[in-house]
Amino acid sequence: MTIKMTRREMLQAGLTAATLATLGLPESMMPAVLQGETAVPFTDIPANMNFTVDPNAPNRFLDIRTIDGPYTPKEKFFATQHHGQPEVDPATFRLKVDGTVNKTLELTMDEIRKRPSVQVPVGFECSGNSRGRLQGLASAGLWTGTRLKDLLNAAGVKSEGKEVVFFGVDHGEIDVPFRGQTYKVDQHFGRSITIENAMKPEPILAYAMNGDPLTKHQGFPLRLIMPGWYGVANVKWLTQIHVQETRFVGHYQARWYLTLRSEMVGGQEVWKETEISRMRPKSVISRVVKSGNHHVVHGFALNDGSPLKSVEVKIDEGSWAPATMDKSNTQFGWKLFTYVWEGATPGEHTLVSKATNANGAVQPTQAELTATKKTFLEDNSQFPRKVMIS
Ligand SMILES: Nc1nc2c(c(=O)[nH]1)N[C@H]1C(S)=C(S)[C@@H](COP(=O)(O)O)O[C@H]1N2
Ligand SMILES: [Mo]
Repeated sequence: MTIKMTRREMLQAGLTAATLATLGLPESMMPAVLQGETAVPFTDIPANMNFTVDPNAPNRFLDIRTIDGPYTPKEKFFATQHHGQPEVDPATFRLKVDGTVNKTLELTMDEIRKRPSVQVPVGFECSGNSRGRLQGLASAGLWTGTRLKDLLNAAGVKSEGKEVVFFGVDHGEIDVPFRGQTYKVDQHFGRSITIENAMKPEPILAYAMNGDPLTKHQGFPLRLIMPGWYGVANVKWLTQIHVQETRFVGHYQARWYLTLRSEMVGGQEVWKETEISRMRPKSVISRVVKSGNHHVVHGFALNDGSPLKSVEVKIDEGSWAPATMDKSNTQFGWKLFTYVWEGATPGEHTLVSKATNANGAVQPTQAELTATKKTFLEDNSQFPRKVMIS
Protein backbone atom coordinates (compact mmCIF):
# COMPACT_ATOMS: atom_id res chain seq x y z
CA MET A 1 0.00 0.00 0.00
CA THR A 2 1.07 3.50 -0.46
CA ILE A 3 0.43 4.66 3.03
CA LYS A 4 -1.73 7.70 2.57
CA MET A 5 -0.29 10.66 4.41
CA THR A 6 -1.57 14.15 4.01
CA ARG A 7 0.97 16.83 3.12
CA ARG A 8 0.61 18.21 6.65
CA GLU A 9 1.37 14.81 8.15
CA MET A 10 4.38 14.44 5.89
CA LEU A 11 5.71 17.80 7.02
CA GLN A 12 5.02 17.03 10.66
CA ALA A 13 6.95 13.84 10.24
CA GLY A 14 9.83 15.76 8.70
CA LEU A 15 9.43 13.53 5.73
CA THR A 16 9.04 14.62 2.17
CA ALA A 17 9.00 12.88 -1.13
CA ALA A 18 12.39 14.53 -1.67
CA THR A 19 13.76 12.90 1.48
CA LEU A 20 12.54 9.55 0.28
CA ALA A 21 14.04 10.12 -3.14
CA THR A 22 17.38 10.97 -1.50
CA LEU A 23 17.26 7.63 0.24
CA GLY A 24 16.38 6.04 -3.06
CA LEU A 25 13.20 4.63 -1.58
CA PRO A 26 9.62 4.61 -2.78
CA GLU A 27 6.99 6.06 -0.50
CA SER A 28 5.41 2.62 -0.04
CA MET A 29 8.31 1.61 2.21
CA MET A 30 7.36 4.08 4.90
CA PRO A 31 5.43 3.27 8.05
CA ALA A 32 2.87 5.58 9.61
CA VAL A 33 4.41 8.06 12.01
CA LEU A 34 3.23 10.28 14.81
CA GLN A 35 3.89 13.95 15.25
CA GLY A 36 7.55 14.55 16.07
CA GLU A 37 8.61 11.18 14.73
CA THR A 38 10.32 10.25 11.52
CA ALA A 39 9.56 7.00 9.79
CA VAL A 40 12.42 4.59 9.28
CA PRO A 41 11.97 2.64 6.05
CA PHE A 42 12.01 -1.14 5.92
CA THR A 43 14.25 -2.39 3.13
CA ASP A 44 12.89 -5.96 3.20
CA ILE A 45 9.60 -5.21 1.49
CA PRO A 46 9.44 -6.88 -1.91
CA ALA A 47 9.30 -4.27 -4.69
CA ASN A 48 6.21 -5.92 -6.19
CA MET A 49 4.33 -5.95 -2.86
CA ASN A 50 0.97 -4.31 -3.42
CA PHE A 51 -0.44 -2.90 -0.22
CA THR A 52 -3.39 -1.25 -1.87
CA VAL A 53 -6.27 -2.74 0.01
CA ASP A 54 -9.68 -2.32 -1.52
CA PRO A 55 -11.98 -2.11 1.52
CA ASN A 56 -14.68 -3.86 -0.52
CA ALA A 57 -12.53 -6.77 -1.64
CA PRO A 58 -13.53 -9.95 0.20
CA ASN A 59 -9.91 -10.78 0.99
CA ARG A 60 -7.66 -8.18 2.50
CA PHE A 61 -4.63 -8.05 4.70
CA LEU A 62 -3.43 -5.47 7.17
CA ASP A 63 -0.41 -3.31 6.50
CA ILE A 64 1.10 -3.91 9.94
CA ARG A 65 3.13 -0.69 9.71
CA THR A 66 -0.13 1.16 10.34
CA ILE A 67 -0.83 -0.54 13.69
CA ASP A 68 -1.16 2.21 16.27
CA GLY A 69 -3.39 0.83 19.03
CA PRO A 70 -5.23 -2.12 20.55
CA TYR A 71 -7.97 -2.32 17.90
CA THR A 72 -7.89 -2.56 14.13
CA PRO A 73 -10.50 -0.33 12.42
CA LYS A 74 -13.27 -2.43 10.89
CA GLU A 75 -12.48 -1.36 7.32
CA LYS A 76 -8.85 -2.48 7.75
CA PHE A 77 -9.35 -5.70 9.76
CA PHE A 78 -7.88 -8.54 7.69
CA ALA A 79 -10.44 -10.76 6.01
CA THR A 80 -10.36 -14.21 4.49
CA GLN A 81 -12.84 -17.03 3.89
CA HIS A 82 -13.30 -20.08 1.68
CA HIS A 83 -16.63 -19.64 -0.08
CA GLY A 84 -17.06 -15.90 -0.49
CA GLN A 85 -19.05 -13.65 1.80
CA PRO A 86 -22.73 -14.56 2.08
CA GLU A 87 -25.31 -11.79 2.23
CA VAL A 88 -27.39 -12.49 5.34
CA ASP A 89 -30.77 -10.86 5.94
CA PRO A 90 -30.80 -10.07 9.68
CA ALA A 91 -34.61 -10.03 9.72
CA THR A 92 -34.97 -13.68 8.68
CA PHE A 93 -31.70 -14.87 10.25
CA ARG A 94 -31.96 -17.56 12.94
CA LEU A 95 -29.29 -19.18 15.07
CA LYS A 96 -30.12 -22.81 15.67
CA VAL A 97 -28.75 -24.78 18.64
CA ASP A 98 -29.48 -28.47 18.20
CA GLY A 99 -28.13 -32.02 18.46
CA THR A 100 -27.70 -33.76 21.81
CA VAL A 101 -29.46 -31.02 23.77
CA ASN A 102 -32.65 -31.14 25.85
CA LYS A 103 -34.23 -28.26 23.98
CA THR A 104 -33.50 -27.14 20.42
CA LEU A 105 -33.24 -23.35 20.25
CA GLU A 106 -33.90 -20.99 17.36
CA LEU A 107 -32.97 -17.42 18.11
CA THR A 108 -33.42 -14.18 16.21
CA MET A 109 -30.72 -11.51 16.32
CA ASP A 110 -32.93 -9.46 18.67
CA GLU A 111 -33.17 -12.38 21.07
CA ILE A 112 -29.39 -12.85 20.95
CA ARG A 113 -28.74 -9.15 21.56
CA LYS A 114 -31.14 -9.16 24.55
CA ARG A 115 -29.07 -11.82 26.29
CA PRO A 116 -26.42 -10.74 28.85
CA SER A 117 -23.51 -9.29 26.91
CA VAL A 118 -19.76 -9.05 27.44
CA GLN A 119 -17.07 -7.02 25.70
CA VAL A 120 -13.66 -8.57 25.18
CA PRO A 121 -10.53 -7.45 23.35
CA VAL A 122 -9.42 -10.33 21.13
CA GLY A 123 -6.71 -10.42 18.49
CA PHE A 124 -5.98 -13.30 16.16
CA GLU A 125 -4.04 -14.30 13.11
CA CYS A 126 -4.86 -16.72 10.34
CA SER A 127 -2.88 -19.93 10.85
CA GLY A 128 -1.55 -19.32 7.32
CA ASN A 129 -0.10 -15.93 8.27
CA SER A 130 3.54 -15.68 7.28
CA ARG A 131 6.52 -13.55 6.36
CA GLY A 132 5.49 -13.72 2.70
CA ARG A 133 2.46 -11.57 3.52
CA LEU A 134 4.51 -9.45 5.92
CA GLN A 135 2.37 -11.00 8.70
CA GLY A 136 -0.66 -9.03 7.51
CA LEU A 137 -3.23 -11.77 8.21
CA ALA A 138 -3.57 -10.54 11.79
CA SER A 139 -5.82 -7.99 13.49
CA ALA A 140 -7.42 -7.23 16.84
CA GLY A 141 -10.81 -5.93 17.87
CA LEU A 142 -13.09 -5.21 20.81
CA TRP A 143 -15.89 -7.75 20.44
CA THR A 144 -19.37 -7.58 21.94
CA GLY A 145 -21.45 -10.69 22.29
CA THR A 146 -23.05 -13.22 24.55
CA ARG A 147 -21.28 -16.14 26.18
CA LEU A 148 -21.48 -19.47 24.35
CA LYS A 149 -21.71 -21.48 27.59
CA ASP A 150 -24.82 -19.62 28.73
CA LEU A 151 -26.57 -20.43 25.46
CA LEU A 152 -25.50 -24.08 25.67
CA ASN A 153 -26.80 -24.21 29.24
CA ALA A 154 -30.09 -22.73 28.06
CA ALA A 155 -30.36 -25.55 25.52
CA GLY A 156 -29.22 -28.08 28.13
CA VAL A 157 -26.39 -30.25 26.78
CA LYS A 158 -27.04 -33.93 27.44
CA SER A 159 -24.28 -35.88 29.18
CA GLU A 160 -23.37 -37.66 25.92
CA GLY A 161 -22.75 -34.33 24.12
CA LYS A 162 -18.97 -34.22 23.68
CA GLU A 163 -18.32 -32.06 20.63
CA VAL A 164 -19.75 -28.67 19.64
CA VAL A 165 -19.79 -27.93 15.90
CA PHE A 166 -20.25 -24.46 14.45
CA PHE A 167 -21.58 -24.00 10.93
CA GLY A 168 -21.53 -20.83 8.85
CA VAL A 169 -24.17 -19.78 6.33
CA ASP A 170 -21.47 -20.08 3.66
CA HIS A 171 -21.06 -23.31 1.77
CA GLY A 172 -19.47 -24.68 -1.35
CA GLU A 173 -18.26 -27.72 -3.19
CA ILE A 174 -15.66 -29.72 -1.28
CA ASP A 175 -13.35 -32.40 -2.64
CA VAL A 176 -13.30 -35.38 -0.34
CA PRO A 177 -10.43 -37.64 -1.40
CA PHE A 178 -10.72 -41.28 -0.44
CA ARG A 179 -8.40 -44.04 -1.64
CA GLY A 180 -7.68 -42.70 -5.04
CA GLN A 181 -11.19 -41.35 -5.63
CA THR A 182 -12.45 -37.84 -5.10
CA TYR A 183 -16.03 -37.26 -4.08
CA LYS A 184 -17.50 -33.81 -4.63
CA VAL A 185 -20.11 -32.71 -2.10
CA ASP A 186 -21.60 -29.41 -0.99
CA GLN A 187 -20.79 -28.53 2.63
CA HIS A 188 -21.11 -25.57 4.95
CA PHE A 189 -17.98 -24.14 6.54
CA GLY A 190 -17.77 -26.02 9.84
CA ARG A 191 -15.44 -26.10 12.81
CA SER A 192 -15.67 -27.84 16.14
CA ILE A 193 -14.39 -27.67 19.71
CA THR A 194 -14.73 -30.06 22.62
CA ILE A 195 -17.50 -29.52 25.15
CA GLU A 196 -14.82 -28.65 27.75
CA ASN A 197 -13.59 -25.78 25.61
CA ALA A 198 -17.14 -24.70 24.74
CA MET A 199 -18.08 -24.47 28.44
CA LYS A 200 -15.18 -22.16 29.29
CA PRO A 201 -16.11 -18.53 29.98
CA GLU A 202 -14.10 -17.16 27.03
CA PRO A 203 -15.93 -18.14 23.81
CA ILE A 204 -18.58 -15.63 22.78
CA LEU A 205 -21.10 -15.26 20.00
CA ALA A 206 -20.23 -11.78 18.77
CA TYR A 207 -22.45 -9.35 16.89
CA ALA A 208 -20.36 -6.18 17.22
CA MET A 209 -16.73 -5.10 16.90
CA ASN A 210 -15.27 -1.83 18.14
CA GLY A 211 -18.80 -0.73 19.06
CA ASP A 212 -20.34 -1.21 15.61
CA PRO A 213 -22.33 -4.14 14.22
CA LEU A 214 -20.11 -6.65 12.44
CA THR A 215 -19.54 -5.88 8.79
CA LYS A 216 -20.01 -8.55 6.14
CA HIS A 217 -16.23 -9.04 6.20
CA GLN A 218 -16.32 -9.93 9.89
CA GLY A 219 -19.27 -12.34 9.58
CA PHE A 220 -22.43 -10.22 9.90
CA PRO A 221 -24.66 -10.70 11.75
CA LEU A 222 -23.02 -13.24 14.11
CA ARG A 223 -19.73 -15.04 14.59
CA LEU A 224 -17.95 -17.19 17.11
CA ILE A 225 -14.99 -15.60 18.87
CA MET A 226 -12.52 -18.07 20.38
CA PRO A 227 -10.07 -15.95 22.40
CA GLY A 228 -6.51 -17.28 22.08
CA TRP A 229 -7.24 -19.47 19.05
CA TYR A 230 -6.12 -19.13 15.44
CA GLY A 231 -8.45 -17.31 13.03
CA VAL A 232 -10.06 -20.42 11.59
CA ALA A 233 -11.81 -21.20 14.90
CA ASN A 234 -13.71 -17.91 14.76
CA VAL A 235 -16.60 -19.09 12.57
CA LYS A 236 -18.25 -16.20 10.70
CA TRP A 237 -21.90 -15.95 9.56
CA LEU A 238 -22.62 -18.44 12.32
CA THR A 239 -26.05 -20.04 11.88
CA GLN A 240 -25.95 -23.43 13.58
CA ILE A 241 -24.41 -24.83 16.76
CA HIS A 242 -24.65 -28.60 16.71
CA VAL A 243 -23.79 -30.69 19.77
CA GLN A 244 -22.86 -34.31 19.05
CA GLU A 245 -21.44 -37.41 20.67
CA THR A 246 -18.71 -38.09 18.12
CA ARG A 247 -15.68 -36.21 16.86
CA PHE A 248 -16.34 -33.84 13.96
CA VAL A 249 -13.91 -34.60 11.12
CA GLY A 250 -15.16 -32.12 8.50
CA HIS A 251 -12.96 -30.79 5.73
CA TYR A 252 -11.94 -27.54 7.48
CA GLN A 253 -11.52 -29.29 10.80
CA ALA A 254 -9.55 -32.39 9.99
CA ARG A 255 -7.97 -31.96 6.56
CA TRP A 256 -7.55 -28.46 5.14
CA TYR A 257 -6.29 -27.12 8.47
CA LEU A 258 -3.68 -29.43 9.88
CA THR A 259 -0.09 -29.35 10.92
CA LEU A 260 2.41 -32.16 10.55
CA ARG A 261 4.72 -31.78 13.49
CA SER A 262 7.30 -33.91 15.27
CA GLU A 263 7.66 -34.53 18.95
CA MET A 264 10.22 -36.42 20.94
CA VAL A 265 8.57 -39.40 22.64
CA GLY A 266 10.91 -41.46 24.82
CA GLY A 267 13.94 -40.26 22.84
CA GLN A 268 12.26 -41.09 19.50
CA GLU A 269 11.03 -38.56 16.97
CA VAL A 270 7.32 -39.07 16.27
CA TRP A 271 5.50 -37.20 13.47
CA LYS A 272 1.87 -36.36 14.14
CA GLU A 273 -0.98 -34.70 12.27
CA THR A 274 -2.48 -32.10 14.59
CA GLU A 275 -5.48 -29.78 14.46
CA ILE A 276 -5.19 -26.02 14.37
CA SER A 277 -6.25 -24.73 17.77
CA ARG A 278 -4.54 -22.25 20.11
CA MET A 279 -2.10 -19.68 18.84
CA ARG A 280 1.56 -20.38 19.37
CA PRO A 281 3.57 -17.44 20.70
CA LYS A 282 4.58 -15.05 17.96
CA SER A 283 5.94 -11.53 17.93
CA VAL A 284 6.46 -9.31 14.94
CA ILE A 285 8.25 -5.99 14.48
CA SER A 286 5.77 -3.76 12.70
CA ARG A 287 7.24 -0.26 12.63
CA VAL A 288 10.44 1.65 13.41
CA VAL A 289 10.55 5.41 13.97
CA LYS A 290 13.11 8.02 14.89
CA SER A 291 11.94 9.97 17.88
CA GLY A 292 14.23 12.72 19.21
CA ASN A 293 17.74 11.30 19.33
CA HIS A 294 16.84 7.65 19.58
CA HIS A 295 14.83 5.11 17.60
CA VAL A 296 11.76 3.22 18.73
CA VAL A 297 10.94 -0.28 17.49
CA HIS A 298 7.21 -1.13 17.62
CA GLY A 299 5.60 -4.52 17.34
CA PHE A 300 2.87 -6.85 18.45
CA ALA A 301 2.66 -10.32 19.92
CA LEU A 302 -0.10 -12.90 19.84
CA ASN A 303 -0.44 -16.06 21.89
CA ASP A 304 -3.01 -18.34 23.48
CA GLY A 305 -3.80 -15.91 26.30
CA SER A 306 -1.45 -17.52 28.81
CA PRO A 307 0.81 -14.92 30.43
CA LEU A 308 3.65 -13.81 28.19
CA LYS A 309 6.95 -14.08 30.02
CA SER A 310 8.72 -11.70 27.68
CA VAL A 311 9.21 -10.17 24.29
CA GLU A 312 12.83 -9.50 23.48
CA VAL A 313 14.48 -7.63 20.64
CA LYS A 314 17.86 -8.20 19.04
CA ILE A 315 19.68 -5.70 16.83
CA ASP A 316 22.14 -7.19 14.33
CA GLU A 317 24.46 -9.56 16.21
CA GLY A 318 23.74 -7.98 19.60
CA SER A 319 22.19 -9.75 22.57
CA TRP A 320 18.49 -10.13 23.31
CA ALA A 321 17.09 -7.23 25.32
CA PRO A 322 13.62 -7.00 26.85
CA ALA A 323 10.98 -4.92 25.11
CA THR A 324 8.44 -2.89 27.09
CA MET A 325 4.90 -4.19 26.98
CA ASP A 326 2.14 -1.63 26.47
CA LYS A 327 0.02 -0.80 29.52
CA SER A 328 -3.16 -1.19 27.47
CA ASN A 329 -2.41 -4.87 26.72
CA THR A 330 -5.05 -7.44 27.64
CA GLN A 331 -5.08 -11.21 28.03
CA PHE A 332 -6.47 -11.99 24.58
CA GLY A 333 -5.84 -8.82 22.60
CA TRP A 334 -2.64 -8.48 20.66
CA LYS A 335 0.13 -7.35 22.93
CA LEU A 336 1.87 -4.22 21.71
CA PHE A 337 5.49 -3.66 22.61
CA THR A 338 8.19 -1.07 22.09
CA TYR A 339 11.93 -1.19 22.31
CA VAL A 340 14.05 1.92 22.57
CA TRP A 341 17.05 1.57 20.30
CA GLU A 342 19.91 3.84 21.35
CA GLY A 343 22.89 4.71 19.19
CA ALA A 344 21.62 3.43 15.86
CA THR A 345 24.30 4.00 13.25
CA PRO A 346 23.62 4.95 9.62
CA GLY A 347 23.21 2.03 7.27
CA GLU A 348 21.17 -1.14 7.07
CA HIS A 349 20.36 -3.10 10.23
CA THR A 350 18.58 -6.36 11.01
CA LEU A 351 16.05 -6.37 13.83
CA VAL A 352 14.24 -9.37 15.22
CA SER A 353 11.90 -10.05 18.14
CA LYS A 354 11.15 -13.18 20.16
CA ALA A 355 8.15 -13.96 22.37
CA THR A 356 8.24 -16.42 25.28
CA ASN A 357 5.17 -17.68 27.13
CA ALA A 358 5.26 -18.00 30.91
CA ASN A 359 4.75 -21.74 30.41
CA GLY A 360 8.07 -21.89 28.56
CA ALA A 361 6.94 -21.98 24.90
CA VAL A 362 9.46 -19.93 22.91
CA GLN A 363 9.02 -18.39 19.47
CA PRO A 364 11.46 -20.49 17.40
CA THR A 365 13.82 -19.40 14.66
CA GLN A 366 12.80 -20.36 11.15
CA ALA A 367 15.42 -23.13 11.11
CA GLU A 368 14.27 -24.51 14.46
CA LEU A 369 10.67 -24.55 13.32
CA THR A 370 11.23 -26.24 9.97
CA ALA A 371 13.16 -29.01 11.73
CA THR A 372 9.99 -29.99 13.61
CA LYS A 373 7.18 -28.98 11.24
CA LYS A 374 6.67 -29.97 7.60
CA THR A 375 3.42 -28.20 6.67
CA PHE A 376 3.25 -24.42 6.41
CA LEU A 377 0.42 -23.46 8.80
CA GLU A 378 1.20 -22.19 12.32
CA ASP A 379 4.38 -20.46 11.21
CA ASN A 380 5.27 -18.61 14.40
CA SER A 381 8.95 -18.37 13.57
CA GLN A 382 10.97 -15.27 14.36
CA PHE A 383 10.69 -12.68 11.62
CA PRO A 384 13.90 -10.66 11.08
CA ARG A 385 13.33 -7.21 9.57
CA LYS A 386 15.75 -4.95 7.73
CA VAL A 387 15.71 -1.18 8.14
CA MET A 388 17.75 1.68 6.74
CA ILE A 389 19.01 4.30 9.17
CA SER A 390 19.91 7.54 7.40
N1 LIG B 1 -18.06 -19.08 8.02
C1 LIG B 1 -16.74 -18.99 7.88
N2 LIG B 1 -16.00 -18.59 8.93
C2 LIG B 1 -14.67 -18.46 8.83
C3 LIG B 1 -14.00 -18.77 7.62
C4 LIG B 1 -14.78 -19.20 6.52
O1 LIG B 1 -14.30 -19.50 5.43
N3 LIG B 1 -16.15 -19.29 6.69
N4 LIG B 1 -12.62 -18.63 7.55
C5 LIG B 1 -11.89 -18.70 8.83
C6 LIG B 1 -10.51 -18.31 8.71
S1 LIG B 1 -9.47 -19.40 7.95
C7 LIG B 1 -10.01 -17.15 9.28
S2 LIG B 1 -8.36 -16.81 9.30
C8 LIG B 1 -10.92 -16.17 9.91
C9 LIG B 1 -10.70 -14.78 9.37
O2 LIG B 1 -11.51 -13.89 10.07
P1 LIG B 1 -11.63 -12.40 9.53
O3 LIG B 1 -12.01 -12.47 8.08
O4 LIG B 1 -12.63 -11.70 10.38
O5 LIG B 1 -10.28 -11.77 9.70
O6 LIG B 1 -12.29 -16.52 9.71
C10 LIG B 1 -12.56 -17.88 9.91
N5 LIG B 1 -13.98 -18.05 9.91
MO1 LIG C 1 -7.26 -18.70 8.35
